[in-house]
Amino acid sequence: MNPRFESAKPLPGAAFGATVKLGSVPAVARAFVAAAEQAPEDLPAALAEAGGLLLVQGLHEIADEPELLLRLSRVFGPEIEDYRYLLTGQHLVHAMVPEIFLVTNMVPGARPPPSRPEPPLTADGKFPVQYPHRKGWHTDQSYRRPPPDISLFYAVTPAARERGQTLFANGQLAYEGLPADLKAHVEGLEGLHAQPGTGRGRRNALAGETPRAFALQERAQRQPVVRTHPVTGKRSLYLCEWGQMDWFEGPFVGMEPGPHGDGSKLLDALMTHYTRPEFVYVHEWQQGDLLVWDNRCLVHTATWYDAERDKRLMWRTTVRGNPGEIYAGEPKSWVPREVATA
Ligand SMILES: O=C(O)CCC(=O)C(=O)O
Ligand SMILES: [Fe+2]
Repeated sequence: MNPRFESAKPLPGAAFGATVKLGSVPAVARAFVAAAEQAPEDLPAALAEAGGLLLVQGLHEIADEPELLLRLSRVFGPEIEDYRYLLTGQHLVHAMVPEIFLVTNMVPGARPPPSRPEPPLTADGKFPVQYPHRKGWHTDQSYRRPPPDISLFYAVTPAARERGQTLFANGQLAYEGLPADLKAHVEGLEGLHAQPGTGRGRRNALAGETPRAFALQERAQRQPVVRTHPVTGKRSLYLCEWGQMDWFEGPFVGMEPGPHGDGSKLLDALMTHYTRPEFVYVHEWQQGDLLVWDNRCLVHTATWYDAERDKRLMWRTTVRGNPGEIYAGEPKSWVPREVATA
């Protein structure tokens, strides 16, 4: 790593991740981005070494110069999602930089925060992180093949402290820590991932709904439950839960489907293990924070905040281009023209 970047591992309270700063230069976003561009291998290498999660703080200038986020994203891979072409509601896309997706409770992209875990604390009074008490765990866009590599998430206006955190669980540690019987069970297994909000979630299945037919480019996608990282060669669990698996034909290919089947029992066991507190990092956001996470080896989830009192505006970009050999040469599953001609 370029000596100008300094990294401190792991993130506080976690077994993975790193904080990165530009040594000797005060936290100035413009200088940070320029240094990253001058040594384009350094930050991706730091990300891989940190197990897939980097924190950079004090990047306040990005809020006024959103192109800086785009430039920094390009350091992490060749292709940045352009949300104009992703069947994404355009109210969720930044007006000037269409590669920025808005995660916010403010107009125009307003969406409510996730609901509070029930009960709000664990039996021993702690902030709940583990599934199924904590839900919403996912890896970005796993309902697409090839799935994206990396997300960058920037706090323009974070929620008040101790609310609106983002939680991360490390799929590599979770895979290594799997009991032998579960490890054998997941070998060669595939999950069936579906886009949230398209009617194929666990809630829809439990309510006895009949799912609508999917257009070609919306179809649920198979993904390996154990994914080999194309940069580090390490194996990770690659899974989502209630909202981002197909609960009508899945969650697993070749297992009894639906929310009462054997597949459901296995998924609950795997996600409970995946999100054990020792595999989790809780990020308390401050204005100007940037997190870079690797979707190939981590899952994450948003948490509740008080939508009446808190204003929250976060910007996300998504980087793709190195999903690993198993996706080599595949057309993009979500682009109608590419799927039709495949
Ligand atoms: O709002 C958050 O904390 C996380 C949002 C999220 O999952 C994402 O933008 O990919
Ligand atoms: Fe996400």
